[in-house]
Amino acid sequence: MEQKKNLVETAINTVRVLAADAVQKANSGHPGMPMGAAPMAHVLWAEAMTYNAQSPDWINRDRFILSAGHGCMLQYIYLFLTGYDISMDDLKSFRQLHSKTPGHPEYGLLKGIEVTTGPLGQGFANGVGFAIGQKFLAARYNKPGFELFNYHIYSICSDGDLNEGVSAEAASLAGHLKLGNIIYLYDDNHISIEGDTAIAFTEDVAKRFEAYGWHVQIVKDGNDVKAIADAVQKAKAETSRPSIINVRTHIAYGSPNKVDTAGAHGSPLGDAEVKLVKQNLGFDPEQFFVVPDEVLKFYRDCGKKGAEKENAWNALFSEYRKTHADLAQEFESLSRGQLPSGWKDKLPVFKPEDGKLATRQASGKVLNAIADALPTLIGGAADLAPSTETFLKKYPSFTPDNYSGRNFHFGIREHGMGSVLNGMALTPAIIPYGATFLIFSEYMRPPIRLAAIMKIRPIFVYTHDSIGLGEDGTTHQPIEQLISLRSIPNILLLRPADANETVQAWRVALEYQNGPVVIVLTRQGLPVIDQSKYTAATELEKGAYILSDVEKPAVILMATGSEVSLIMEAQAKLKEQGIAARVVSMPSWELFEKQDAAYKEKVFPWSIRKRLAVETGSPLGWHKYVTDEGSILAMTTFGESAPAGDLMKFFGFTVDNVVKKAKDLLS
Ligand SMILES: Cc1ncc(C[n+]2csc(CCOP(=O)(O)OP(=O)(O)O)c2C)c(N)n1
Repeated sequence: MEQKKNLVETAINTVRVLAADAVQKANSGHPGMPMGAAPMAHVLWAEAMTYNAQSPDWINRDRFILSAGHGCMLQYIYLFLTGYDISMDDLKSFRQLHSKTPGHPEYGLLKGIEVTTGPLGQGFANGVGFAIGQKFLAARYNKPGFELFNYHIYSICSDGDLNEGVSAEAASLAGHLKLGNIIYLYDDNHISIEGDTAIAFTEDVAKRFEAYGWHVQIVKDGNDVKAIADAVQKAKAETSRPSIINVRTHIAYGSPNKVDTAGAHGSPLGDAEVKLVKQNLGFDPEQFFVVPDEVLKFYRDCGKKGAEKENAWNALFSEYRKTHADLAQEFESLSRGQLPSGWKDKLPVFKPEDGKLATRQASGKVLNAIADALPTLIGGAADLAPSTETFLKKYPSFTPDNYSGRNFHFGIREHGMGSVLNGMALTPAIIPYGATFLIFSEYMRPPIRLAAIMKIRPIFVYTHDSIGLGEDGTTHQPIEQLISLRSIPNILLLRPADANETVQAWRVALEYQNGPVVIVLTRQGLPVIDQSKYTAATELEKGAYILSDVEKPAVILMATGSEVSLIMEAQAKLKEQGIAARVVSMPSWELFEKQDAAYKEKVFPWSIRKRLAVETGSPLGWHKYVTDEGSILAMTTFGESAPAGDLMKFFGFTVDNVVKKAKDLLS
């Protein structure tokens, strides 16, 4: 017993000393958090979590999220010690170019990192999405005798995470949804960058989480491994509420001069202090990156413990393949990113006779038409489903009593919704979407950016995409949003021109695998472009295409979304006046940029440089496509509150003005 206790103590101190060494070698990083939180991390990797380090993709593994991503050396060390694909040399390459061990954990670089973290609060909220994902998978695929999915979501979060508003949004949602599969450990060390957290953070965290409906426990001594382990066991036994365990720790524990100080938060301890840490914890101050054999053996054995469980799970899934062949097949192909065959046959086709249709309405029709064929397409809105038209009418809502529901009520919590969607997107087989007004994409930029960094594919549906929304006025009318979203690397933004382009936008979004998709839709009705007269909307997949051509065009009119029908009308008027104008619909800059040079030259020949771009957003970025001989009709001010038609007239989005601008180019 005593021997075991000594081993555990040595193991935890090994982690502390390694963290101090690795941050010191990089001469950059955060040593304090790993040193303080090492005991709780030990409990997770040595006892609590079910995982197999040799098989990090095993689907029913417990998920671990280091929400306090700056403390990533803690996670890197545990992945190394337990036998994931990371070496001591990788620890020594911390924060170096192209290493597996960047300054914050990055999804995709190293198995065992479930999600990219660093912007505080995100990991906390992603975990709620992971938890929703597990509940949905269990509700759809678990069957009597086949408890396929029962994994837990673990996280270590910090003061910074709980300061951030997004954790409040996500915690409130998790409490409401009674997500009992969440077990979070709060590294309550009372220190952040500016010093004692008491300078800005004095609320009673335990009471706050109780109010959210969480199961709250307090461990007074962060070095009491048994107390932490007992609390985690109790958290596991609590299945109807998410759990948080507030663990009182000490930043940089083991460092005689830096413990409990902000100085240990974000800079190396210094060579002299690292030596003192080693002396203090019984290590040789002249040796670096030392892992005692018995410690390595102990953790490597921990890393293998899950193998037996995984084997049993694999056997269970083999049986499941026999008894529930359809579901097994469905899950496996969706997990690989393959959509059920025939789903595209369900896509609707719209005709001009259908009358004017807002693209949000068309989108709603698409979603409802394909919902049966795509059983893991799930999502909702931030209290705007009736406006964003994102409700799946035949299906129930996802509630604490029904985790198989497909409609999500995220509440008026856009930021939380975005982060939760990222966690859902990281769950195998699930295709999540979330909706709000385009203007409120501003409230969810952090998760959009992180989805783009991770190249994961939540689908963000943004309606009410311009001054065309009318009376709600300036505050609700997007101006700079399109260009600011387009400026995010890896993003795919689609602004369809009519109902049929909206169908194609969903097709492309659902087939896309390389990053977040943003579908931008109108509030106002738009004519359906006649597919028998003009280029097929399937060409949307090329990003920009010649929608309507003429012989020897003198000018090119280009537009996205609602402005496409405007330039179509202008084309007809120009024709009456003897001016040949080509119309290019340009629903996606990103897709167009991926086309080869010959295609780009075909759409925008260098010989035709009289070009007019029309978009009810910021003109920024259009210069590239109009050349220095073209011009841009766009919004250079905020909007106004008035009926949409009046606004379009006031800001110059009229056929006559487009005609005039085109003629100005030619004169
Ligand atoms: C959204 C966001 N804002 C600011 C930062 C910069 N930052 C990194 S760590 C930190 C302080 C966090 O303190 P705490 O969470 O208590 O971590 P500890 O001091 O325990 O390591 C801050 C402000 C960040 N990473 N994310």
